[in-house]
Amino acid sequence: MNRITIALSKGRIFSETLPLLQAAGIRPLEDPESSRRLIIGTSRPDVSIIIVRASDVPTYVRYGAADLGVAGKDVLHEQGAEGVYQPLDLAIARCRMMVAVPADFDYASAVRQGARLRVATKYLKTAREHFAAKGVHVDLIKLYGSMELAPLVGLADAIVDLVSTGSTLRANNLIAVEDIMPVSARLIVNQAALKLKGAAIQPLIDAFAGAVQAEEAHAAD
Ligand code: PRT
Ligand code: MG
Repeated sequence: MNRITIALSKGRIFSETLPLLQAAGIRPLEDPESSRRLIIGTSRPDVSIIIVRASDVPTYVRYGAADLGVAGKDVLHEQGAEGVYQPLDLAIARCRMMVAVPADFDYASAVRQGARLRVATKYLKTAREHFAAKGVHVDLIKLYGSMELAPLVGLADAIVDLVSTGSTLRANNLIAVEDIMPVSARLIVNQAALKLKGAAIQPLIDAFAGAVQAEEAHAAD
């Protein structure tokens, strides 16, 4: 029997992947929010789930420590997706990658004047590409979280971060001034595993694809 390992992160990726797993007949035997276990069994004896940081999912899949994983496009774009196959946009954990500034900062005129902007972000590559394409000069400051704080305490003029409801921006008196890209979670698959264990993996991909399509049809009416 081929054993299949799926890498997921806790929180929104795990909870929004649950219905897709269910469509493939997979039910986790534990809840990662309450369990400290990092390897979780499922209702299918051949399938287990490993719980890793969101930004570590591509690493586990690239090296084959997991056969499949679910990772945000933000993470995949930032790290590159070498060695992993991306068969499916799961259309979950949706948000937008945006540039945001304090509500009283005149971003457009700073850009027009060719000012050099300090931008705090955890997405250095994405931010560098975005501003280079626009011809905006930036000094990038790498942060690991809570980017919204940086402009409030004078660490940066602007941030590049994910926005979903917009309430974090509003709560911190920031406004989005540029939309970099839409983000959703993707299914990623180790290329060698797909060749060696395709008979076990392909039906999972198909079940996920069916569930995504059913959800989209449901959302359309
Ligand atoms: O939290 P941790 O440091 O462990 O890692 P992580 O933040 O990368 O993981 P997690 O679970 O928070 O996010 C996993 C994935 O969910 C991300 O890689 C995205 O692809 C996706 N996603 C979707 C989001 C959001 N929506 C989102 N809103 N990830 C983060 N946010 C944050 C955002 O950074 C901002 O601070 O939520 C805040 C804004 O939310 P709103 O609703 O106030 O706009
Ligand atoms: Mg987070």
